[in-house]
Amino acid sequence: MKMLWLSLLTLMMPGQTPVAAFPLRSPDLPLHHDAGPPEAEQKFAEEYLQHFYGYKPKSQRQKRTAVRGVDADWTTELCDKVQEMQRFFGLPPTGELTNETLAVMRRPRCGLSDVERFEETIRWKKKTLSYRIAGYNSPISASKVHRVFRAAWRIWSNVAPMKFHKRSRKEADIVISFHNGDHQDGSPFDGKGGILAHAFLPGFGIGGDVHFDADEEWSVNSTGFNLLAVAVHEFGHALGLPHSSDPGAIMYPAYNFAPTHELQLSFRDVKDVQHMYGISPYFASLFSKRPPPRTPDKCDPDLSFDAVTELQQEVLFFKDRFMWRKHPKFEETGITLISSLWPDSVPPYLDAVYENVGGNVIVFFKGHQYWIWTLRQLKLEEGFPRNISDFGFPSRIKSVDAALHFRKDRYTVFFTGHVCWRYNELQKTIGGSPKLIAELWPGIPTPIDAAVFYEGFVHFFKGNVHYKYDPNAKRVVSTGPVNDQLDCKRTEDNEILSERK
Ligand code: 0D3
Ligand code: CA
Ligand code: ZN
Ligand code: ZN
Repeated sequence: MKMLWLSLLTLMMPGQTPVAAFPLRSPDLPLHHDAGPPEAEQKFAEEYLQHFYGYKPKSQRQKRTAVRGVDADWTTELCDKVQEMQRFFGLPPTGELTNETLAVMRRPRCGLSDVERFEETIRWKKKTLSYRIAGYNSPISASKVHRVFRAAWRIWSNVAPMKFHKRSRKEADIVISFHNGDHQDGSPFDGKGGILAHAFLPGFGIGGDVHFDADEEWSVNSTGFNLLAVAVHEFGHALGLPHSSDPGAIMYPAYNFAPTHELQLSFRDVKDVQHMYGISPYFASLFSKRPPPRTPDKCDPDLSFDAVTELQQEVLFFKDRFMWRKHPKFEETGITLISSLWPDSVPPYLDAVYENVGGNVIVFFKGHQYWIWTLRQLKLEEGFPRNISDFGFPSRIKSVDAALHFRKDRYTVFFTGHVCWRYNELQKTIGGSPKLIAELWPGIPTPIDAAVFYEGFVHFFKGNVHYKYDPNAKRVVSTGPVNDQLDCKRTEDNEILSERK
């Protein structure tokens, strides 16, 4: 049996260009469509959900139109499916077709349902597979393409007990080729952008074959789509792996490779392929020093944060390459890659982040560098990163631990070790000398990891402990595990914890 990783092309609306990143909601756009989505958008969304989320529209759906033109069925049945899709992509699960949700839906992917799992996984029954590169049709030299594909197979054979051999003449299990547009397999490519490649599940004939879109700007190192990153993903499909909902996985459905980041399988990818094929004899020795990276789990009792900030109505919690987005109206807090919101802009493992509402910018800190992202233009400001000495820190300050912004009073407190600095956003100066954190914020241990102000309280984070601080009473009102902020632990537990203290 052969199964194609169907393309989403049929669901694309004409004239739409897919976007590389989850675009930020423009601040002046309302979050919700009060009047409900326009008919065309709703129809598009329904088709998308039908295809990927098993949504079954009523065949004889009455076109009964409710208040303000919203189809009454929308709220009841589609809402659940929209939420399911939003959870998968780490979006706030509003159940509504926000601009951001539609943008993610419009990004074409190579097909297979995000939720559907095979009854029986389709895999190769032999451990040694042959591959052949047929038709280069690419500006990258043949020898470079060879090297990239060899490296991509190696990434999988390092973890699973498989061998991959290149053949130049005879029939091969896996035929790899580059194609433009329609190439007669029922899934035409879509030109530059959008779908980058597709692969067929293991099987005879076309089974296991991998096709790359020749219209893409492929690269072996910098600009354009990284051929190695896409090859590793497609070879995963050719081995029988479906898409993963783990945003850290190579098998996540959307391309998110940052050229500054080393390409490696995530813990999830490794577990999934080893579940199908077993463990490579080299695995232990290859990965004992540096195991495959795990995507942080919001329910890990030892979770800590790198940085926390408000962003419009949301609170963002940063950890490694990831962040959780907490929306005030929703229980669910989804995880996503930092680079999905700010592609090619900011590094992982940040020190501090804050939104300067007056300036309409977000400021990121790591080591002695900082980056300013403008919410108006949705891009990094020119000339960044720059040195944090711009803020007026003395040269001995090499990094900041946390940044705490007060929207109303237009100032930011920077935390470094045992002291903090008050920075006036209007005058762009640090007023006075640094103050001891122990004096200004009694009860807060130092150095801290992250700080944020919302809902009238300052929230400090250090290690796996969250301190909720009342700035008027100048005291800690409760402590708990940091993930009480991610809807993992309920508040009753936190009270018990703070009593024990
Ligand atoms: C694809 O083209 C995937 C290929 C893929 C996905 C993740 C990592 C490497 C390769 C088809 S199986 N996805 C589309 C994509 O990410 C949606 N396109 C680029 C873009 O929209 N920026
Ligand atoms: Ca394409
Ligand atoms: Zn094809
Ligand atoms: Zn894919």
